[in-house]
Amino acid sequence: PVAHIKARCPVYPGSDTSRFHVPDDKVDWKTDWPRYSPVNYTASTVLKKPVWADPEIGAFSPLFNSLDGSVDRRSHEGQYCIQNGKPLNPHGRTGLEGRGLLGRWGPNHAADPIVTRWKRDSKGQLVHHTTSQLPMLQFVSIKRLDCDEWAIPGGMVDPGECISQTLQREFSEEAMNTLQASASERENIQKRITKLFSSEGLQVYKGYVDDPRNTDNAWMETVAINFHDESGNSVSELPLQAGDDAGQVSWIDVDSSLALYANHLHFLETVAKERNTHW
Ligand code: RP5
Ligand code: MG
Ligand code: MG
Repeated sequence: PVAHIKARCPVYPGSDTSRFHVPDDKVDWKTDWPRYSPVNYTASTVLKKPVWADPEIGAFSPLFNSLDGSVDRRSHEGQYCIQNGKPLNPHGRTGLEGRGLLGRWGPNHAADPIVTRWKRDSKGQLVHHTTSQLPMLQFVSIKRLDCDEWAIPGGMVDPGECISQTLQREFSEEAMNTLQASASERENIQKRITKLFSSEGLQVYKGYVDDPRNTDNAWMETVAINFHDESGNSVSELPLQAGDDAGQVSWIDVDSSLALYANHLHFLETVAKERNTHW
């Protein structure tokens, strides 16, 4: 697997806890490193036992690598190892043990909806990039409130929820602010979103996310699906409004020079390549 980078960010997000520095050649658990001494950190919000979080390991021993009641503890990347009762990050050391901001020991499952449309000029003609000559896509991006970085409007899969529900729910909450819409507005939005999201999406990624919240024992995984509004008269006609954990929302040109949260840029690259559009 590729060496994670954001999962080794020097200071753990939302805290002043510094990770134990892990150089590139020591990321792999198979590399012997007796002096490795990761910092232990689990955020107080997680330790307070909210519904979305597991208890501390000890009295609690979940069914790792299985569907544990309604919580899916299986990884998209195959079996992960358990050491002293705790799961080990399949992409290697992060310099921090415990769960940090993540609720689940092991994989924390998310889903990422990538909604795209064609970039058009004022006359409605497709815009081609000046150098690549390829038509350009735009995607719905949100600015995360936790770190001020632009990202795909994804979110966590609730226990028992199926991915297609998560994709629609998170897109509605973060990009259309349905949590604060009136019942009739919500119904109108939901109708369009359901229509677009029930079209055949393009799965562009499934697996480990190089997320800055990852630790040695807890990590993000996602399924990223692209839904393309070909004619521009579906979701593209709805006004974007940031909600929940999004501070801003906007249509953004798909381009390799973007700076995005976690490894979201990689998901967009796959969208652009698969659709043979500008990158
Ligand atoms: C990323 O965090 C995923 O790719 C997804 O976009 C997001 C889910 O976490 P929250 O937005 O719920 O914080 O790893
Ligand atoms: Mg959300
Ligand atoms: Mg989110």
